[in-house]
Amino acid sequence: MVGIKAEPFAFPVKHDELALIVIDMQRDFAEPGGFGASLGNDVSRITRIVPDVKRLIQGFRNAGLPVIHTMECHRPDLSDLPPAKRDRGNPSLRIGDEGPMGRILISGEPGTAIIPELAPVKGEIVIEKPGKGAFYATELGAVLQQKGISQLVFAGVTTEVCVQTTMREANDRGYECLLAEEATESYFPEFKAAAVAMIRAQGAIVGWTAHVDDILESIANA
Ligand code: TIU
Repeated sequence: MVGIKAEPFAFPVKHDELALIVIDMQRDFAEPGGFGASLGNDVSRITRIVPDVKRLIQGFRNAGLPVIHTMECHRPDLSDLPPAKRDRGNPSLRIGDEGPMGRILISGEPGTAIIPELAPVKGEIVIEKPGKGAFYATELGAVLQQKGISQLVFAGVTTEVCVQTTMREANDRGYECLLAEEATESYFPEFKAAAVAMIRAQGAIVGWTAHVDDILESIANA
């Protein structure tokens, strides 16, 4: 077994137990008028990673390895949206409000969809999640167990919020986690840098980080 070139040391890949998880690459985080913009963020930072996320997804598809997509969203009746999440700060629009792309972060609304370039294809799993972590209140753990997955490559947004939270959840559940550096982004470059550094510090305390090219090279030779 040849590991994937990674930091802080080679990732001990097991190709038959590996899946890609793409976190929340939704219009609501990447387009003007969505949730990310309503919080005052520059969403253009998010769209810049689309080509790298796309080639990572394509590499997993070509290798016949599972691709899992997540979407942060809530039920139309908001029964899974705690006030602690909705009633904070002073955003221009809150979750559930009507915006230019439909109701903000509500399941089934146009703005909640994954951006078209990265849309799931038939047979790929899509996890709708009400929290930041993709394991909380979802079927993700059962799906991974059923597929015999023990290692996850992470892409998506935002690095220090939903990506890092899900990596920590996965790490606590025994999964080995690898973050694809160019395929994740934050609205704050310094937060991305800090998240990447803290994930791989202390001998990969949460997980490993690697470049997209090195991950693709490994799975192409699987
Ligand atoms: N605001 C922010 O950085 N992120 C989120 O609200 N959700 C995700 O990271 N998906």
